[in-house]
Formats: sequence, C-alpha cells, structure tokens
Amino acid sequence: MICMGSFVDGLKLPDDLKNLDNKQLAIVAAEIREYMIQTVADNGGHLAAGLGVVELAIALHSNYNSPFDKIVWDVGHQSYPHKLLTGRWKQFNTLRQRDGLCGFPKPSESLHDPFATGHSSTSISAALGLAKARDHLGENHKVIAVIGDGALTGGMSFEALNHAGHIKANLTVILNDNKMSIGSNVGSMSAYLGRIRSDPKYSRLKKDYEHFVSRVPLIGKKLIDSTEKIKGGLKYLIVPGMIFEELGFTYLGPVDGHNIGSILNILKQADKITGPVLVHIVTEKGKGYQYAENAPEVFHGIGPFDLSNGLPLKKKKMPTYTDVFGNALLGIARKNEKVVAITAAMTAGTGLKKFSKEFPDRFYDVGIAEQHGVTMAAALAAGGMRPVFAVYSTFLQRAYDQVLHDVCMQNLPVVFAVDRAGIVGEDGETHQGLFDLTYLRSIPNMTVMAPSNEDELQHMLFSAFSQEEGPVAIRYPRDKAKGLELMEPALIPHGRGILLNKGEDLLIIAAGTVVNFAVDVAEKLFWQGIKAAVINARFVKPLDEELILNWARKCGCVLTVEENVLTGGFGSGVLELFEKKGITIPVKRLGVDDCFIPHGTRAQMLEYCGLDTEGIYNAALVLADIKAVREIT
Ligand SMILES: Cc1ncc(C[n+]2csc(CCOP(=O)(O)OP(=O)(O)O)c2C)c(N)n1
Repeated sequence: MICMGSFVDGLKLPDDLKNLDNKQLAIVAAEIREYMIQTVADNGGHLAAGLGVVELAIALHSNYNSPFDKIVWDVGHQSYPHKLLTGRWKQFNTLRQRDGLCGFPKPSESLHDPFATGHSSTSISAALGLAKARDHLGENHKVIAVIGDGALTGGMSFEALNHAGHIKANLTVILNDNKMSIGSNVGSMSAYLGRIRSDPKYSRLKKDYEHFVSRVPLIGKKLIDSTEKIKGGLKYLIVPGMIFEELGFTYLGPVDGHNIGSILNILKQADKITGPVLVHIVTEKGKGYQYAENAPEVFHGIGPFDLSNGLPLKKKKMPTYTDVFGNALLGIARKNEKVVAITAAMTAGTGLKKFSKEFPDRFYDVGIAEQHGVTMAAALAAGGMRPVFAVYSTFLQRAYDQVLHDVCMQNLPVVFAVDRAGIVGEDGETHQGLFDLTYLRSIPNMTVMAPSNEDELQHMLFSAFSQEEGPVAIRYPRDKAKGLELMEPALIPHGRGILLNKGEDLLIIAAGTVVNFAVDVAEKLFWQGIKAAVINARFVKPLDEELILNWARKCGCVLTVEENVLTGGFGSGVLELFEKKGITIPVKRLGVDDCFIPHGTRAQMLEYCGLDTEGIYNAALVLADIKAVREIT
C-alpha cells in the first residue's frame, strides 16, 4: 500500500497549513505531487489538471477554513490535491476503484466537497447558490469557485457571471488559466485571456495608472476607488480583465499560480473586497511531471502508466468503438464533402483527431458548449450540410432541449455519434451514459441505433448518412471493440433488427453490445434444456415490430436487455409495443434500476447491475420458470 508523504504525515490537514512557512508549503506540494503521480500511474485517472493546481489548493486551504468556507471545483477532475489536503490522504490510493475514492468531488464522500461536480461550467452557479443560501441564513462563510479557462467556454459559466455580477453577490471566482481545455482551448475568450497573460503592457499600464493617480493629492486614492465603478473611459483601455469588470466583478491578477506566496497575497486582497471578485491565476497543466508537462492532453485523463517513462502499461491491442467510429467517419467524409463534424472540446475522446487533421475546414471544436454545438449542427443541416455531432452520452444530456427543439422538431438530418453510452467505469456516476436511450427515444422523429459490434457500428454510420433523412443517434460504449474484420460499409434497413438464434422457450431481445452476452446466455441455457431465441434489436427506435412480435408470440415470454436505465428505455419500448398489440406474455426487463451507478471497472459495474452473462442467465432462468408455472396453472 503506497501512502507516501513523510512531512505531511506529521500534519493535521488542512488546518496545519496555516502554520507553515512557504518553504514548508513547498514540501507539502512536492509530497502531494509525488503521491498523485504514483496513484494515477497505478489506477489511471486525471493527472495533468490536478498537477497544475497543487499550489492553488494549498493556498486555498491555507487561506480559508474548509469545510466552513466552501470551495467548489469546476468539473472536479483537478480536485485530487484538494482531496489529499482534506482528510483523504490515507484512502487516496483507492482512487477510482470500486468502493474507493471518487475521481470527482462528492459531498457524500467528504464535508469538504460542498457540491458535486463532474460536468463542466457549473461551479460559478453552484458558488452563487451557496453564497445566497449563506446570506439567507445569516451565515458568514466564504464561497469560492475554481474554474478553468476551458470550463469558461461553457455558456453556463457566463450565465452565472452575468447573474452574480448583477446581484453583487459576495463570492470569489478563481480562474485557473492554463491555456488548455483537454486539448488546446478554443475561442475568443481564450485569446483574450492569452493577451492578458502574455502582454506585459497590461500589467505595466495598470501599475503606472495606479501609481500616477495615487500621486494626485487628495483625490488620487478616491480616483482609484471610483475607477472601479467607472465603465468605459481610461480604465477600459488599461485594466486587464475588463470584460469581467463589465460583468460586475472586481478583477485581480493575473498572478503566477505556482507561487504560493503570490496566490495567498491575492486571495487576501480578494477577501477585502465586497461583491464578486475574479482572481486570475496562471498555471501550467501537468506541472511537476515532465511527461505530463510535455503532453498535457495525453495526461488529462490516462490509464495506468509507467512512472519512469510516462508510457501506458496496457498496450492497445484492440481498437475501441471510438476508433472505429473515427475511421468509419473519415471514409464517409472522403466521399461526401457535405459531411462536417462537431465536437464540444472532446476531439480526441470522441475519435475526431484524424478528421480534424484531414478536414480542418469541415471540423468544429465549439468549446465546452454542447448546447451551441447541437443547434449549430441543426442549422448546418438546415443549410444543406450533413453534420455529425460526436459527443459523450453524459454530456449530450446538457443539450436535450436543443436536440428536441432545434433538431428533431425540424426533422433535420443531424447524426449524433453518442460515445461512452452505458456503463463508463472508473469515472463513475457523473459520467455514466445510462440515460440516452430514454431521453432520445422519447423525442419524435429521432431514430436510435445501438450496434452490437464494431462492424455494425460502421454500417450504422454509413446508413445514417446514406439512407436516413431525419435525426439519427448511434450509441456505443466506452470499450474495446471485438476485433472483427470490418466489411465494406453497407446499408442496414431502417428499423430492422436481426434474429441471431432460434428458440421457442424464451425470447431475449438485446440492444447494443449486451447482445453478445445474450448470445452466450442462449448457449448456456441450451445446455439446461432451454431453447432461447435471441434478437439483436439494432434499432431502439423504431423497433422492428414484426420481428419482435413474431418471436415473442412463438416463445411466450420475453427478456429485454439494455445498458440504460429501465425507466423509459429500450425495454419500456418493447412493453409499449406489447401494450399496443395486446400481448400479455411475461416480460422481464434487464437494465439499470432507478439509481445512480458509482465508479468501478466497466466489468465490475456491469456485474453490479446484473448486466453481465451471469446476471442475464439468472434472469432468464427465473423468467423461464415463471412461464413454466403459468403454463401449468
Ligand atoms: C459538459 C461537459 N463537457 C465536457 C466535459 C469533458 N471535460 C472534462 S475536463 C474538460 C476540459 C476542462 O478544461 P479546463 O476547465 O481548462 O480545465 P483543465 O483541465 O485545463 O485544468 C472537458 C472538456 C465535461 N466534464 N463536461
């Protein structure tokens, strides 16, 4: 068991930080880095972002009194140093493992996590809510949001800045500017921050201005103070961060985010100011681990790796579904120049890296802006293009209304490549893709497909572009593909499933890669004398009614299997079909209960949900028994 940190061992954290000098704080920083790097090398996780905020986390916990004061980390992937400083040192090596520490802030894990995060750009809204609750209740703690420059590209953060400035809320927003989202950051705001960061003129002018006016007798100090309130004018030209000032915030910075003393000074300054304050700190993603500094995108989120050279421990033998999607899309885009691809800050994660290189003019990274991305896709389609929005299932949730109102209501041919659908594994409950079948199949005009293997995935993508005329979603998991040889892309007829196994005792209908488990289960059942038919649904919407009804009638009982919540999912669709057709045979639906699924490996959590071969087999046996009893009585 690794639990390094010999200096830290003798401390009571976070309180003792207040008694340490800068040199000792630097030792704490070094021990945090060492432990974080070792743990992520063992368990995998988000490394580069956390390494960049070690000094910030120390300064925050030295300056404030958590959990009395509330610190909200945006996204929360960078919260490891915070976790280490707030009573979780001993358990830290269980990070992201089943029953171990979560990779994101989680109030049920610690009082020091006042608000759960995982999805981007929520921290300022959360901090504002906490600050206003404090004011309503007559309490007096501080509230601090830490948000990255990437998360600042998300619209919600602007909505919150706009509101917090308007109501002059007392809160501090720390803008952690490392120039990076997962990859390079995009957009005008990022460029603006870059100008503040890199142009010494800004800082010099600010200092010169303050120096100049402070020397004007009597009115100088007043002038500086009142300039805070003057919009436009001289200050507009010379004060960095004016955009934040215009939104009602006092802007402080930029300061070096790896200098604990400087951060402490600016936090103390911020604490004296009434109303919302934005503190701009500049950090380096991956700081302190050479390989992460050199390749922050690779070390944003990484599997277990070799500490000595930063290389992954598990060599990639099999392509992932993401890889197959990326390659298949390239093939389609080469033949159809109307195909354009959109990502919301997930170019690599969604498999669009190659596309972005080969077709830079047909590729849009919109920033962490799923809502904008979807509406833009809708309009690209309205204007005659064939857009694909590649997105993780969990992040598409944010753009539900845009999918419904802008894409589906106009029946526009947007392809949604819904990656990380189903159980995602170690990232846990904020990242599970367990709702998309429900939220997509409930929208009129939407076609929803789920491939059972990578070959089917590329046929579905091909069909989506060549045959479908309205919106299409293809959902696939965060997993290695099966290693099949890929055939020439071919059309999958709209709404047609496929019978994989004949049988007369029980019908298993599965959607997605769980189809493979269903086939194994049918074989196991066969040796128990139960003949199970298996249908690969392929389409979750529209269902292949004829095929399903035909075999359901033959078998007399049905087991549905899906990697989605049961509420309103694929199995619900089958039940709705049976209700419509007056079929009253026993049906058992397997999927995820009405709860949030925590972290663990994908295999562990599939088992936990009863969605592995064993779980499906047991459910099939119970169902076969029910049918047998029914037949006797
Ligand atoms: C709504 C949403 N979309 C996408 C993501 C995936 N994501 C996690 S961190 C991240 C980049 C965040 O960049 P930044 O805020 O600058 O933090 P850094 O990692 O650079 O410290 C992205 C896109 C997410 N968590 N939430």
